[in-house]
Amino acid sequence: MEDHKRRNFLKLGLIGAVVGAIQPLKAGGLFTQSFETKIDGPLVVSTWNHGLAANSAAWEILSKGGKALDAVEKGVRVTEADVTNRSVGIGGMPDRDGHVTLDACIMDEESRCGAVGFLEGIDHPISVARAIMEKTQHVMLVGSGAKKFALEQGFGQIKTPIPPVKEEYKKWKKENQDLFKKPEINHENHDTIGLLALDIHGNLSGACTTSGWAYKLHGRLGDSPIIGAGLFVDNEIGAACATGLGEAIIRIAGSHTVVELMRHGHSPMDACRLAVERIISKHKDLTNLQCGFLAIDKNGNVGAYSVYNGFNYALKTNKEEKLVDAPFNRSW
Ligand code: SD4
Repeated sequence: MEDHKRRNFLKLGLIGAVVGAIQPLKAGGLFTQSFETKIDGPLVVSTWNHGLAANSAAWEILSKGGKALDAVEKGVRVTEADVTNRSVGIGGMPDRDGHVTLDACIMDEESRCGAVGFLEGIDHPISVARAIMEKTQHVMLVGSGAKKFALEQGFGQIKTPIPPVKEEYKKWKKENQDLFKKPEINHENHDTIGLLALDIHGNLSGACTTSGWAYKLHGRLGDSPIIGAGLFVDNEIGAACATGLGEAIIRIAGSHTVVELMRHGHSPMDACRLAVERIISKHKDLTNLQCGFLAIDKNGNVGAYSVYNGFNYALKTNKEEKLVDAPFNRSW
C-alpha cells in the first residue's frame, strides 16, 4: 500500500450505508495458519515501522534475560522520546484546541496494570502508567490528577506542541474553521505504538502509548489507555494490542477479545482476524475505518490482522529482525 494510505490509517468516513461485503462470523472460526510465525526464545513485536527502534531497545533487556515488563517500557519510551514522531509522545499532534494530550497503558504477567489518559506536558506517559500500577492502588489516572501524580513522582516536564507541530496546527486551524462550529470528529494520521514481549522466563507483558487522533475533541480518550481495548495480557494465554480507530476498538473490547479468542483455541492470527471481523460486523460504514490487532501467545506464536491493507508490525527474535505486513480483510 502506498505510504500516504498507510499514514492515513485513521481517516474515517461518516457512518452511513450498509456494506454488503461483510463476512458473517463463522462459529468456531477458521484456523488459518498462514502469515503466522512461531518463535522459540524471547520475542518482541510492535506496531508499525517505529516498532523497529522500540524492539531494539526492548531487546537489550530481553536478550540479557530481563523481564518482559522492563522490556516493554524501555521499548516504547524510545518512540515517546522521538521528536519526529507525530503520533506518540513528545512530537505528538495536538487536539482541536491545540493541546497535546497523551494516553498510555501497561500490563504485566501478574495481570497488574496501569494506565494514564489525557496527560499533558509530561515526557514519558508509559512510565507514568507503570508508576500508577506500582505505586498506587489504582489502575488509571487522567488529566490534571495524572499530571499532579507524575510531577510528585519526579517525571520530567515537556512543552508541547513542539514548534514544528505548533506551526502545522496553526495552518490546520486556519483551513478547518468549520470544524469548530460542529463537534464532528476529524480524522487525521495516526499510528500508535503497541508493543508485546515474551521473556526468557516465559512471561508476557505489553505496553501501548499514543497522542491519539490529531485534532480530536479536547478531552477525548481513545482505546490506547484502556486495558482490554488498546492492550490486554493474560500470562496463561497471550497478549494483544490494537491500533486504529479507537472508538471501534473500544466497542468490542478489542484486545481482550483477541486474548479470549486465543483462550478458546484460536491462533493469534485467527484471533486477530475474528476481532477484526467483529468490528466489521458492528459498523455499517467501513469507509476508511481502519483497525489492526497484533497478538502473541504463550508459546511464541505471532499473528496480526487488520480491516484494510497497510498495517504492519516489527518483530525481533534471536534469529531475525523484520517488518511484517499483516493480512487484512479488504483493500483500500
Ligand atoms: C486512538 N488507537 O487514539 C489510537 C490511535 C491509533 O494508529 O492507534 N492509531 O484511537
